[in-house]
Amino acid sequence: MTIKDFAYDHPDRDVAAFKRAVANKLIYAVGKDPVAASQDDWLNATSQAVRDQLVERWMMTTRANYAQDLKRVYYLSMEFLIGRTFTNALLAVDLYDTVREALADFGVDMDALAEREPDAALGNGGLGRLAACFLDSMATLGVPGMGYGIRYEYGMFRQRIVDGQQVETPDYWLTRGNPWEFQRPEVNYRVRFGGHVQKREGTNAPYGAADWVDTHDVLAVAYDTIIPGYGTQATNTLRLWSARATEEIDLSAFNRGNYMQAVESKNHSENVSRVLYPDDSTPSGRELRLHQEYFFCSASVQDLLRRYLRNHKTFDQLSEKVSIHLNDTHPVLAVPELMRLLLDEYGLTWDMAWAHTQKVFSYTNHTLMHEALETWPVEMLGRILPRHLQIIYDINAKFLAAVTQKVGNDVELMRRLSLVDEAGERRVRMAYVAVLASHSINGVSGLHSELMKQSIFSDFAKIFPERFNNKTNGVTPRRWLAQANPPLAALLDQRIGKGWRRDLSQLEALRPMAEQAAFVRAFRHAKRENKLRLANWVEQHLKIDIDTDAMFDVQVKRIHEYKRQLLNVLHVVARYHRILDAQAAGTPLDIVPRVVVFAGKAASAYAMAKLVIRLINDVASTINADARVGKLLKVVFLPNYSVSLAETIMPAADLSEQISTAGTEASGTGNMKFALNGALTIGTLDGANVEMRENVGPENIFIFGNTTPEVADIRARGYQPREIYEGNAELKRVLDAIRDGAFSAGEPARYQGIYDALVNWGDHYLLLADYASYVAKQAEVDALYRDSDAWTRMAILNVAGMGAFSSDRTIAQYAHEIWHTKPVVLS
Ligand code: 26Q
Repeated sequence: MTIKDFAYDHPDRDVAAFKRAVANKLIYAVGKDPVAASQDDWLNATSQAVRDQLVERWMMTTRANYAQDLKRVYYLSMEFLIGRTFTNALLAVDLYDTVREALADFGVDMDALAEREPDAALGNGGLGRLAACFLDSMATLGVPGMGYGIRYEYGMFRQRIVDGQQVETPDYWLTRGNPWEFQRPEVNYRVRFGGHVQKREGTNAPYGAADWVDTHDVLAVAYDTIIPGYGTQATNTLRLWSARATEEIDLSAFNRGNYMQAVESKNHSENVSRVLYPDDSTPSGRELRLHQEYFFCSASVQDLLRRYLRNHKTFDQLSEKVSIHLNDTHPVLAVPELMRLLLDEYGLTWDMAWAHTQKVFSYTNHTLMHEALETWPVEMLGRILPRHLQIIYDINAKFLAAVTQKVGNDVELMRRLSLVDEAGERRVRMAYVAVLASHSINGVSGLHSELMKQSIFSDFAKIFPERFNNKTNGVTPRRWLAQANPPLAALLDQRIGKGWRRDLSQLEALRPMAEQAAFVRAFRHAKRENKLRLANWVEQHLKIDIDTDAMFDVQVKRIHEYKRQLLNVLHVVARYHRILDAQAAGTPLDIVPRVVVFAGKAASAYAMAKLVIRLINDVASTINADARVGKLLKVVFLPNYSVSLAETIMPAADLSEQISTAGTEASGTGNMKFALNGALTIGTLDGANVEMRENVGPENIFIFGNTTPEVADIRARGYQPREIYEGNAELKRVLDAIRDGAFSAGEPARYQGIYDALVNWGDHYLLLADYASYVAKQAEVDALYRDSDAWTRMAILNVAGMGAFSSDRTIAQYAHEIWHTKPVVLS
């Protein structure tokens, strides 16, 4: 049978048809009487009806990919921070207004439904959200690709603030089911753990095939989600793996009458996909994490090889048809897994297998911070993945031998290049495995990519200079402008047309409009609407009244010392003191009213980050309760930062805080989202801020602080924060207030540790070294804000300059320069 003879109902797209579709879903799929249906039932039924609109294009794209035998990109990532899907899907199929109308006819408010959808929070932060933006752009550009990851049952923890402190609660996002996924029980792979390795008869080890035996196995079961492209019929697939026990229950245990033990071992297997690890920045060798990493790598590589072998008899064309991209080192076990499969299961020679591997893999690095680089204890790897450890040793031996051939025996160089760190407990350096196995290694901003070659990979960059390159991050304009910011999107559509959604460089056309009074007014009006929306959220959730005329000064991102939320807090307290002083002196104070907004999660084990959250909340309660301050200063910490909350925050910001110590933030992507939504940036010359400055013009961004070489210089000379503290009366007063309990009256010593970290313990992130320059720059920000036309003009020029930061540009570069893929052609 061909698809042409196969009769099924093509979903229609008019309001009446859509009403019928939703009604049918509610009755036949959800099984609810409309008189009894809850909001969630309506959301479920509507989501399923919307999903139907995606299925045909999905099948058409898949068929075209096969027919054209196109090269596919497999994007391996432990994290996909998708957020909500409902509105995104509606915009992709261009049914936003239709569905709104259809639901209104049922007396159902679409916005209220959309707000009920839980976020798919299968990621920590930037790296996970980048993967989600990349999927969107790959589909939009027709790059044949697939995301592979883990279907965590518990995503990023939910954050509550109790008495000013972060409390984590589990995020069971699947409670009400997930209408967007297709379970594929028939797509499953056995993933093996433990056991031991036997030499295979007749092979001449080392480097020969081996048998891995006596393993205990877990099944990986596929769940597929359609990723629609925008303004195209092309779609892609996100395939997430869920762990199942290989046997429903362990029968031998059951037969012995130990029913509970049997169920327990089933649970144990299925724990592998239970929970997302929060970025703990000190990757402790936790075994479950290693199990997770291997679990999804093995399933993904088995799956992609099976797909390849459906069309090909040998592996000769593997690298012409397959690209595997490693999103940081988390999926690096895919390297020894591909080697193992080629050697042990398919009988290739080592040299053939390694040649294929090197042509297939590419790797993106997202951090230079030493403590964040993944290493696994040799002991643990050998116990859980004995065959893979062997393969890693063999890769290492071959590599070091080749280097020795070239440069002679240099013990010190060998020690530095080795995949195994021999200092202390022996550990495998996963980033080095990625570098050796990949034909392309990229950083995520110009600065980061340079520093990567000079620091963590300096030895490798000398040996393989051609492998290293930069791909500056980007964000998808569909979610981060069209969806998040309807007022601005409507204004743009009216003035420059709708094409920016697929070609963000069209924002350039805004440049002359910065000089048109009517446009400036309209732009400001859109910003105001967004500020009102956020103010309503704050009023509803925090019962804090904020003034939309005040400058919304926003820092939202993971809480980390290097991101320096504390520097922001110091400035807030300084402003507080200025207000109090003026009050006390009875002098009129000419200060720009600000609402300083923070949001972000701290890893549960990161004590300093949690203390920072507490300080922000303590400072907020003190200031917000101080009648002397009134509207001049408000501080709010928005709990449970998420993709969907970001969609409300970014469009409402006037000022975007991107203030990491130069050389520490690989790129940042929030910086781009803010500027795209018409916020001005105050930031250091770090990550992608550098390129933002180039694109919007140095006169349109507030840059302060020490540069990367200056930071290195200060550290080399011996940083003396106490001198800075002693020499700056305003700063000293701020730090003393924090130290002495001005914001923690019930426990005056609560923040002694923060004071000590900044003043006495040689703070690695040099907060005080940048303090004066930061505060001076904030004064310039204030001055500009007073001139509302000048401010808005500058904001418009920022939007106009953001064309380069579309993830479409980034993905086009990956496709061109790394993956060498061609877009699918849909007839
Ligand atoms: C590692 C081991 C064990 C447990 C957790 C982890 C782990 C998880 C997540 C380590 C790191 C992450 C996330 C890193 C991340 O989000 N990095 C950010 O990536 C962005 C996209 O490139 C950049 O813009 C940011 O600068 C970078 O911080």
